[in-house]
Amino acid sequence: MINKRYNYLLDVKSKKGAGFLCLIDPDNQPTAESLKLAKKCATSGADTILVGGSLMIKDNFNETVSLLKDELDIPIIVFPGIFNFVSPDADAILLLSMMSSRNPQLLIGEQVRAAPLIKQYGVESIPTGYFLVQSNSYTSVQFMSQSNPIPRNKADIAISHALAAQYLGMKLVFFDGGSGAKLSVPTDLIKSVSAEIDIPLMIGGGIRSPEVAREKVEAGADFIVIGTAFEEDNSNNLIKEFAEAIHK
Ligand code: 1GP
Repeated sequence: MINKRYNYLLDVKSKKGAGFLCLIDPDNQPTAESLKLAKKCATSGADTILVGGSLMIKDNFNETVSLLKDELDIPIIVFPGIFNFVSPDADAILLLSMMSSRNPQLLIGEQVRAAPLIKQYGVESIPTGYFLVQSNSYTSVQFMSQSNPIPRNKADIAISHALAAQYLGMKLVFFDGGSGAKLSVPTDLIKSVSAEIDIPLMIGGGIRSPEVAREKVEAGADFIVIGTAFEEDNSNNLIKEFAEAIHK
């Protein structure tokens, strides 16, 4: 049970070159629509469904996780945005420390709140160093966390943060422009960071085309997260194109 989903992700990476994760934000559509979208993602090549968002203002988070878990064969992993909320039915949680922030609540406070629930529910925890990257947009995650993103052109800052995550024992580094970001995490930054770290690198935020997703993988991203693009166009064809671009 320990590390089961983390090992699954590593396996996906080693067999397919990179992993394709679809993000469902239960705030953005009714639960039935979330299920429809998640099913399309699963049948069109996604390796995992992430469920989460920055606000969670609707009371349908657990219901959504539970429904997706019942209906889909791929793992359902909680991606809590900033506030670490836990669902008893999730396969795992990306237990985030928002390491680009200097806000103790996001560095350790939220984890302390979540830890007893993780134990009680027996949910697998995937310790994740989370970094907001400048994206030319004031995203919900930036507003809610009130933290400075990593500058786009400062590879040394990005590398130092990612290495700190690695040496603190994080199993994953997540560089995120934020949901709906105008600009995705710079390809050069991905290249610089991936060359220096030994743990997997997840990239998300503002990736709107399969070509851009592929570019990120070629630069060294191990996992790609797509959310907004499928809220805008959830045709099976587009999702399949993303899957092919990320996996090839
Ligand atoms: C947001 O990385 C995720 O935290 C996904 O971003 O919605 O822009 O695809 P998008």
